[in-house]
Formats: sequence, structure tokens, C-alpha cells
Amino acid sequence: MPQRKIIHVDCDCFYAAVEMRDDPTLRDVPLAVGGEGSRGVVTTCNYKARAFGVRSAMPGSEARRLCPGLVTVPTDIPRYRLVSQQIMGILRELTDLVEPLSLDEAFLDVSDITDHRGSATLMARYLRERVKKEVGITISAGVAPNKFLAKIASDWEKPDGLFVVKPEDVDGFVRDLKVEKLFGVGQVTAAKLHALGVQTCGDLQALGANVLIERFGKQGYRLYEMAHGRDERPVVVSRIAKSVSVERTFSQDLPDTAACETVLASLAADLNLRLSRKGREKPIHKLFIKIRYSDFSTHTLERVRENIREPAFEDYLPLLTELVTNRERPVRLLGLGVRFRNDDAPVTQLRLFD
Ligand code: TTP
Ligand code: MG
Repeated sequence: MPQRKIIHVDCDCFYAAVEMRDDPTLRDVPLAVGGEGSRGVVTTCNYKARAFGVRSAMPGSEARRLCPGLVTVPTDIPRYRLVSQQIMGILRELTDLVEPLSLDEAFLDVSDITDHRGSATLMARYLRERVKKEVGITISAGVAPNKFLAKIASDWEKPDGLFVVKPEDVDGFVRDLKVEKLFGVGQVTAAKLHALGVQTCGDLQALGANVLIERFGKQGYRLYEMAHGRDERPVVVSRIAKSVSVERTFSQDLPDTAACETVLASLAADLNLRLSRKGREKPIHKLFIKIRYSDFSTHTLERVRENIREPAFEDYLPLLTELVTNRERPVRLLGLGVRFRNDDAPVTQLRLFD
């Protein structure tokens, strides 16, 4: 397998960074997002607040005890989501192979990108600069031959940092790497490893695969692989919900299209129920209809229909009329659906699946 080039980017104190960007009075004070009042917990805080020991998931009361001057603001996820979309958009201009892990974090596989002289380091530098200039917040980046090292690398020089683990540096880098840094190693596993005298990946290597598999099963093998800096997990471009649909198979074939029209209304009602649960906020781009005849031949038709919020029976009737050429043919299944406008991802990304 040829050497891969993976970039991991992670925004610095993301929610807090957005708040500081949008309100200059918050820039020079210790700031927590969430945790106001007596009950809430801090979602994140800026680096000034971290100097006092404030952390994510800490009750607000404890955070204020540690940092009496702490300013708190309420969380505003819709706003962070917009910023996130803008950042992901910049990443996707470089490559389609972007795997977001959360609003503020993503892996990119740039192995085949020839821009920036094909240098992943230059690409990461470029992404950091663009996000800073166009979005107004800082991101940290890690560059490495695989995901787990790239993720560790992005954290290495945080905040506003870039760290590169070159293929030839992997051995040296992992040798002294603390096992706590490994993916999937929490307090429990770390304690077990410490009990075996293991502190670093070098110690893990020395312990050997057999002992690790014996003690930790499948995870033991993964630990052994990571201890050598190996991780073959691909960057996965996640599939976004692109459509919502309902369909119904009839226990007795509907004799003709007239009969179909009578069930169309109840199908439309079902569809709206699903939509209200699954994606009323997403803008509809197309309506589609599906029909399967008694001989199992299946036909679909879709038409662009924007600016519809609750697609109704009347909206689907023209599609049915257009699709059906023989109104007397018995129908076994009828389905309706909507496709959403895809604001999050470029069309090229969808090609991977379509
Ligand atoms: P992180 O990337 O873990 O943290 P961060 O971006 O705030 O800070 P860092 O500079 O260390 O990367 O999480 C991203 C966002 O997710 C964070 O801004 C707020 C949210 N979040 C929570 O809501 N609860 C949590 O417990 C954590 C860890 C994060
Ligand atoms: Mg972050």
C-alpha cells in the first residue's frame, strides 16, 4: 500500500472561539460557554479560563470557584453549526475526502492531491491560514501517514499549531508516546497497562503482540499496531441524509391508478409525519414517486420542486400522472419521497455514492 497523507484539523476552543470572534468584549476575559446558572455544565472555555483549570463538562459552579472572574455565555449551536459548515466547505475545496468527526474536527485524505506541490504540510498551512482569514478563528492541524497519528499531531502544538509526523519519523515519535494518547485508551485501559509496567508505546512494543492479545483481545492487537505507528483505517466520507421517503406494499394489488390516487393522500400524510421527525428544517429540492407493478417491474420519477415545506397529495398527483402510462395495470407498491437540497457538501462528493 502506498504511503498515505492524512491531515487532521481541530478548531481551538471552538464554541468559545466563535463567541470571541462575534463579541470583542469577550476576547480578553476568561470565558466559558454554557454552565451559567446553578445547574449547567461548561461545554468549552477559552485558553484564559483553562489556565485556571476550567474544563469541558465541568459544572459551572465549580468553574466559577476555580476562576472567580469567569464570564459565561449560553451555547448557541445553530450559530456554531454555520461556522462549522463554512470551515468544512473550505476543507472540501481541497479534497472530497473529508470525514467530519464533530462540528469542529475532521480528517482529510490528501494522498492524491497535487496542489501545493503535493505537500500535505503546505496544504495544512494553507487551510489554517484560510480559515483564520475567512472564518476568523484558529484551527490546529496534524499531518501524518494515518488517522491516529494525525489526530495526536493536531493536539501536539495546540492552540494555533501545526505538527507534522513524517513517515521516517514515525518510529521515533511513537517510541516515547504515552499510551494515554492512543485511540481507545481511557483511564481503565491505561491503569491496566500501567500495572503491566507499560507507560509508552515503546513499552507496548516490547510487551509483544501475544501478551497484548491474551490480555485485551482484539483491542490488544490494535494497541500493538498503534504502538508501531500503524493504522489502516480509511478516511470515510460520511453519507448525509439526502432524502426521506415512505412506501407501501399492498397485500392485494391495486387494480389501477385511480386506486393509487386514493392511497396517495394517506402516504403523503405518513411522509409528513416522517419529515417532521427527520428533517423538516432541511430545504426540499425534489419530490419523487415510485411504483412497482404486479410483475415486479419498478419505475421512479423525480421532479425539482423547491419551496415546499409540507408536500401534499396534490403535489404528487402530477408525478403519478406523468409516470403512469397504462392506467389499468395492477400496482403492487407505491412510494413517495423528497430529496433535500444539499448545502453541506459539493455535488462531487455525492458522486462517490450515486
Ligand atoms: P473539542 O475540540 O474537544 O474542544 P475545543 O475545540 O473547545 O478545545 P480545543 O482547543 O482543546 O480543541 O470540542 C469541540 C467543541 O465541542 C467544543 O468547543 C464544545 C463542544 N464540547 C462539548 O459540548 N462538551 C464537551 O465535553 C467537549 C469536550 C466539547
Ligand atoms: Mg477543538
